[in-house]
Amino acid sequence: MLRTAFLLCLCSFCCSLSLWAQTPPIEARATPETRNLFARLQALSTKSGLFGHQEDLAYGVNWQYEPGRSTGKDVTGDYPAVFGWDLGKLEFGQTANLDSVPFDRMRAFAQQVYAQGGVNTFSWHLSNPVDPAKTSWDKADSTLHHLFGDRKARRRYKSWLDEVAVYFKRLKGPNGEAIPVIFRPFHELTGNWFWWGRPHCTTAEYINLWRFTVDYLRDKKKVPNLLYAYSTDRFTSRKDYLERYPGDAYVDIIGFDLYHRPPADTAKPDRFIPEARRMVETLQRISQERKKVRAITETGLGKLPMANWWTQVLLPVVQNAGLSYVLVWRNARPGHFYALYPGRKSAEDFRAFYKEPTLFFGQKTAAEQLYKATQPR
Ligand code: BMA
Repeated sequence: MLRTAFLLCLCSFCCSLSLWAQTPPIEARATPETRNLFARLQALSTKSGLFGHQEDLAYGVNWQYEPGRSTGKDVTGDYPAVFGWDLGKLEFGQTANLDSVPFDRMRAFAQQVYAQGGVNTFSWHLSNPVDPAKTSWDKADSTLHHLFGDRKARRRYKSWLDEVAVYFKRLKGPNGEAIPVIFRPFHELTGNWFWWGRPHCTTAEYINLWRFTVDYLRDKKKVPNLLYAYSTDRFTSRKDYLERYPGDAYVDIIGFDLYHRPPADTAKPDRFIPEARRMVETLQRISQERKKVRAITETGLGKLPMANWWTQVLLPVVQNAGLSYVLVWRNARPGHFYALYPGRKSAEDFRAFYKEPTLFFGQKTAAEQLYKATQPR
């Protein structure tokens, strides 16, 4: 039923989207592979979205660093299409990120993803450049005020961006080409838990941080392989979403993070599906007007206690939404996971979700050849 409705809808949706498809990335000197990826993400979103998982190749609930292994593959036999990584602690020149994934291994995983035709996205849980002893989660007010007023802090932040630039530039494919990545800094900005969150800086300060970062990486360091993703947490309206939007010249992909947290009191209504749909529809309108690609950049239901979460909760949110991708968060340990693993009760449901024609996992994505020039269809 749902599927028929979607297919009928797809045609008009497809046509309207094809009018704005194929806009270039904000980096005019982006590599051909990066431009192709962006164009292909735009085109693909008319069919539906890629499925992604954070740090999927590095570890799962009960394993780590087993060559070829993947949580997604353990359950469906196929890899996810999008792979999330995090650069937190790279700013200090450390060898492993904040979740202990060595940066060298991360580079090799990103190369594996590229070789198998998937997509890499990087977030950055960076520490506080004004007081580096503080993590992303230290809710320090006025960090941004000081960052741009204090020369020492500003110099430190630039040195952190230097590390990021070198890391991205060293992600190389088999022919020496830079591997395209989606870079998603300063995420969940509408929340209050990071030092760059809404209560801790002004709108102008946040926008300044974003533009400074993009200008530095793009124009000064000439990193040619990035697509920049702006991603909020929960928002109430279009105006709310755009309040800190840095501008069309600074963003390629727009998205949001939203987790499913059912109310502890089961008598209370669970608002996740309607809320996520409302947010997706707002994103849809904004992305069509501004010619941006859209995505659900993080989601998930912690510990997956619902047997049919994939087809009955996530699918209705992402279906017919023109999203380029949806990514569920990491499988860290038995008490902290968002993608299931074999033996969990929603495994059967995940396999049904995998079979949805509108979703793209590894094999279908590889067939799309995202890094090649768009073929007329
Ligand atoms: C959070 C949790 C943390 C982790 C952080 C960065 O949501 O998963 O355990 O350190 O993301 O990956």
